[in-house]
Amino acid sequence: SPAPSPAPSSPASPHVRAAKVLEDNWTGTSTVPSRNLYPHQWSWDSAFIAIGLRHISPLRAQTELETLLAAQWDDGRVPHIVFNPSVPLDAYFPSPDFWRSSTAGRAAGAPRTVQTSGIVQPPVHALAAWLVHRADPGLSRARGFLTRMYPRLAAWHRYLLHRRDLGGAGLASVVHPWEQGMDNSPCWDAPLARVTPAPARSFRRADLDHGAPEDRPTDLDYGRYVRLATAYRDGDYADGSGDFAVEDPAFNALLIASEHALARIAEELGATGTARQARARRLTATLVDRLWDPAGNMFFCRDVRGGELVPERAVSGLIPLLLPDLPADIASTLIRTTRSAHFGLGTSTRLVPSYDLLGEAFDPHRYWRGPAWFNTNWLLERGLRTHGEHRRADALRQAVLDIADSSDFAEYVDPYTGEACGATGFSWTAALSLDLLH
Ligand code: 9YW
Repeated sequence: SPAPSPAPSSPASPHVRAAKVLEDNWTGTSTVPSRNLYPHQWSWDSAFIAIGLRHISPLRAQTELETLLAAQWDDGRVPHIVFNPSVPLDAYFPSPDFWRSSTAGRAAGAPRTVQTSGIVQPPVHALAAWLVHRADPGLSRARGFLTRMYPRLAAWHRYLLHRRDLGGAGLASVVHPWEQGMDNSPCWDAPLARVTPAPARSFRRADLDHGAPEDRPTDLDYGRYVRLATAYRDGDYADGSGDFAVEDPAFNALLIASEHALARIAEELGATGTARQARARRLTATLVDRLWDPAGNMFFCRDVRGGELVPERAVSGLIPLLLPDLPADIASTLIRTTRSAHFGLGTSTRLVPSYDLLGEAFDPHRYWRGPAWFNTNWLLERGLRTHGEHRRADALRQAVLDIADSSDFAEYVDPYTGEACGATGFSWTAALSLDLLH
């Protein structure tokens, strides 16, 4: 007879191994993405982490989001990093003395008691807050979780939809590649080419102490990241005038998905979600209008400063599959594109790569220029289900679970072989596996 499958509590089970990663990376108030490489709290990481944590501790999941939102600026922005004051300054670059949030961020209302960065990351938070609430509504209501989160999440969306509408069409722009979360994506190469890199000797990269240089962004990339961030800081984090402004499909799709979640949250609190739902639908139409490329069969980034679409196929351009109101022909085209020679799902790749397999810049090991990441694959699994593609979603779910576990919860993997790259014991990989196990 077949061997009995291990119970969820068996020490050998993937469930226990994933939970242990989150346990090891918990600081008491939040979870670090990775113990060595990223020793502070990161914004979109925390949202993905909370989505997994809710299955093992709804209280910790709520706390994760509360800690992040407590560092929100008065103008509504949620910073991409909340610094842990007990970590040495040289453990991560750029450190608090680079961002100087409590001085340069004063005009924008940076908090006085915690140090943060001044840029943002994708707004996955309202979606996470809603999913966390649903894991234990009794605890959530008893703690007033959504009552306290709602005004902060609403202010966050307001900031993005107003101060960051740099293209004037209604979508949010990112003003730095780090804001979109896919740091060295080839989508940024053209818009970044306008930026003069800061000299390499003017900063010291801490990431190279932990990561393999050939898997990380280059020094030239970093020079441009530093120049852009310095200029933003020196303008007191005021929005509007920087050299880099891009409307990104994933960033905006996540904002729209979160706006749908905020409508549900409003209803749970006894208000009406109708206006928010209508806005989410309008934004979906705007996303299609501004970023859909019918010849490319996917969404592209729009370079707001150059005024053109960037014809690079990155996973970001598939993420709008998440949206329930996407026109059916666009959803089915996107699904075909994930299976095409550009992304290879179901044929040459095991997980959807971060960038076009046929693209000139493709590199299966270099960070966001080819490797597969678990958060984007989790979003696509959800997108497939949203559009009724359950069989394909099941296959992707299984691949995510197998490769997350066999790679020791890697930060990213070779999309063909599933070989681990970057850090292991990476929090969102473990968290999103836990979510798919439930
Ligand atoms: C860096 C923490 C962050 C993620 C980003 C990822 C990376 C930071 O790590 O950026 O130093 O390169 O690109 O998406 O939030 O996990």
